[in-house]
Amino acid sequence: DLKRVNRALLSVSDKTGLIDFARALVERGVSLVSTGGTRKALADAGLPVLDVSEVTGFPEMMDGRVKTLHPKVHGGLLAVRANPEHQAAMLAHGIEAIDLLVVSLYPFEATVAKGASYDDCIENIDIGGPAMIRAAAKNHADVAVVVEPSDYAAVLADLAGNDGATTLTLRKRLAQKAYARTAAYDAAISNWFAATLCETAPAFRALGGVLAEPMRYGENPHQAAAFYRTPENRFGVATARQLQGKQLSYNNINDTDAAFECVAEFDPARTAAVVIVKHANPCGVAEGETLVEAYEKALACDPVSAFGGIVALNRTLDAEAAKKIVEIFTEVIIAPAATDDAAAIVAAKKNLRLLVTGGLPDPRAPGLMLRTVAGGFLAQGRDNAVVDDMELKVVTRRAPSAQELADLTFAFRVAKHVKSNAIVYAKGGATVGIGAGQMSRVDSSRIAAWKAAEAAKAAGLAHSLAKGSVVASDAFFPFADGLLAAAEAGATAVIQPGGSMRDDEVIKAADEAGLAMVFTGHRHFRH
Ligand code: 93A
Repeated sequence: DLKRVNRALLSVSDKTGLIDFARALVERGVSLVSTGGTRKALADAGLPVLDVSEVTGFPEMMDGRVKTLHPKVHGGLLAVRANPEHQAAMLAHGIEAIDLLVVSLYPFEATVAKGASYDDCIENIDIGGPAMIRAAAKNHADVAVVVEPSDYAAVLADLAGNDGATTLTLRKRLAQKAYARTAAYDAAISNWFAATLCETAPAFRALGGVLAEPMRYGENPHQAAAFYRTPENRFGVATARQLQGKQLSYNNINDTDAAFECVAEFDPARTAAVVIVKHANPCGVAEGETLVEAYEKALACDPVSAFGGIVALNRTLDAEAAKKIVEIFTEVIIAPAATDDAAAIVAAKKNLRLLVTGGLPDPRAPGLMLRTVAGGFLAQGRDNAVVDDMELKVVTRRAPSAQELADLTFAFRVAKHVKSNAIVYAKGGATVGIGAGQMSRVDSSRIAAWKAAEAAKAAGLAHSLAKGSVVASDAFFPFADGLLAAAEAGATAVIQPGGSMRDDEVIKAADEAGLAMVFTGHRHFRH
């Protein structure tokens, strides 16, 4: 199984360690053949080397596209040494055996990663290199193939231990690596093509995104879509590890992002928190001593909408919470981490995706948010305002109680993640009614109150969950009507940015209704 190395062909784009390796080969009496740039590097180092064009009898041509693609090279790599017919063919055509092939491919992946032009990327598709690698690996019975400098040492060790020969064990291992390399190389090329073909390719170019995966479709089946990762390295859905479950869809990714960004508002050192999202809006958010407690409170807000939802957690998913979550149909669970027990419980639901992120995004971090408009796009900074940093101003005669204040900040924290017009009723660290995305704030108020009443009915309670709650509004109440609707529903305290022309009128109405109201001075529109 030992094969002597008499002749090596070296053709490397990555010239790391090349000279030392080649010198050690020469010292072992190996003769070297090489392509243009590699040959020059070797000759400059004073090493004896034959140019591949002297072997093929053809010049390197067409900008180097054709340099090693020749029977004198491929015959030398593929000939079975023990086969008399192969030997005869070699003799008849003047083909000399190549016992060691050293290739590192054109840096296609690196060329793409640096944002090179289409033509540059195409020119960096290596053809001759993979052809030689695959040939040599096929013929590993006789030939050793090296595809990265980190294997030079192993080859030299093998030669040193076997009097200038390689062992079959090493050649097989190298052949396996060789095919892994060409497979990964072709996959990278195919992915790049997919990205350029996709209708979303302009986004890829404009934003320097790296294709994470081409998707089957977008928000609807007739829309093309792809998922890109940007160089920005934040904890979130784009950098998460999927431990199990089906491939995520476009809508799943969008909803999971909404859920995780919202749950990240809750400091895990202070409280456990759970957010359930449907159609990019929270339909239940709660804090608790434990995740399972928070989950049950979040679920109680709107158990009907939670069906098929996304569940985001701010702490390591534990077995108790996992057990509870899998009781109803859920699309995705995302958490900073998951215990082995929890992962095993989720594993019983084959389609359910479990994503772990390794951490929570910082709600105060800056960032770039983009949205297209016909013929252009809008860019804005991330909404990184956090209610804890805001100066809350009590504007009513009555100041909120400590419990009301805790619920008010909770509700405003959630309202930031609800589509405008956002109205959030909360009580005891849990949402009890959420009104999202309405064109009128009063309608959002009414919907939130109605949801709170429905949830109470479903739970068999005598009165609406909104009774004794607090309410948050993402933007100011332009008139007193929205506020009065909230009071009617049973809210006792209000948090809103303030700043309406009619603030006085609204404050007066609040006082008359016995409400406590605080202004944050910050608006949380989310359209
Ligand atoms: O353009 S190619 O696909 N055509 C070839 O025939 C060929 N043979 C080797 N690229 C080819 N190579 C590649 O050239 C090798 O895979 C290696 O990456 C590179 C080394 O070229 P040089 O020695 O000129 O730096």
